[in-house]
Amino acid sequence: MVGVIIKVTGSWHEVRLDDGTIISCRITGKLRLEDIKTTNPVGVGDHVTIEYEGDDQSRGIISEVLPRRNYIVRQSPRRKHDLHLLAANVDQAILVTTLIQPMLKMGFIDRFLLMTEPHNIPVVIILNKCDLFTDEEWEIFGGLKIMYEEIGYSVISCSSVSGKGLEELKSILKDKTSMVAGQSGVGKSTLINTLQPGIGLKTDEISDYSGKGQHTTTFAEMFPLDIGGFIIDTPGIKMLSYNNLEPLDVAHNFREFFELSSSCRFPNCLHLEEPGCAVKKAVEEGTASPLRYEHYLQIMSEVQDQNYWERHKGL
Ligand SMILES: Nc1nc2c(ncn2[C@@H]2O[C@H](COP(=O)(O)OP(=O)(O)OP(=O)(O)O)[C@@H](O)[C@H]2O)c(=O)[nH]1
Ligand SMILES: [Mg+2]
Ligand SMILES: [Zn+2]
Repeated sequence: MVGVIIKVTGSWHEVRLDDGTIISCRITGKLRLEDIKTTNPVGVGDHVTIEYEGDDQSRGIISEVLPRRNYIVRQSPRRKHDLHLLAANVDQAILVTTLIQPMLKMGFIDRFLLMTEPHNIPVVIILNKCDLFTDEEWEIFGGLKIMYEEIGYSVISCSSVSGKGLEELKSILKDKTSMVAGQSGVGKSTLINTLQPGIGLKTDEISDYSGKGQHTTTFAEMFPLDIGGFIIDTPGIKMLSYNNLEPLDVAHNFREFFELSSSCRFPNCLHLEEPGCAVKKAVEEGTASPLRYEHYLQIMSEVQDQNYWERHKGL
């Protein structure tokens, strides 16, 4: 039988079959995985082959993971060679952000896009809790919308309190498998509860934005939507580090810079100090975003520092 993993808690994997039946499955023995090594060998969204465990039709064993169409991994903040599988086989990622409560971390959106870009996973950026926006926040929203839509990401404003943007969001989610992600406290679970009443996801009742970072959602879980499609709620992301990457990985996954790079003088231009760099020229002329470039430089310097220390280790 073939099913899809909808939730993983410890060594139990909930697998949904085509007819909607949910079976708790374990992994015994070794699974053959073609893709990458991750701390969790399978994750939500993985298609798996299962067998019943004896006569008990509510328990199963995962015998095979089917090839993935795509996947989203993040680097462990503590151990740079540990990759954690966030979700597999998604049609799109919904990045939920807010401008206040909690404040949007500088560069967070661009760091997130570096996770989805290697597989060209479409991203919709939500600026949530827009019921709290004053003129100032609406102005920032307008700026971000222009900036990201220019490079092909949709940007919408939403609020579970006022209902704004929810119809548009529904039309985006309809008939697709979407991973919802973002910082803790931005309202991901509340949004899903509002879109699909009755789901009853735990949300943070006491608003606490002190930055202590308690996470209300602690594991990823996939739910069917009445409008068609599936939605994956995920735990809040505290920070995204990328020092496991090589400089060219970063250069290739800022999509508009990659596009410009064919006009750079040097084929492997990292858009730093190289002469004849088309990216730097575009930033200076205002046709590429200086903010994106600033975040690019930040990530690039983290990656290069890391490579420097690796080379000089043991000297
Ligand atoms: N003003 C306002 N508050 C909201 C909105 N949506 C959610 N909240 C509040 O924001 C807080 C956090 O909501 P959650 O849905 O738990 O946030 P989350 O993103 O799922 O957080 P984690 O599970 O920790 O990642 C709660 O106190 C919600 O009531 C909104 O649209 N407007
Ligand atoms: Mg949550
Ligand atoms: Zn260049």
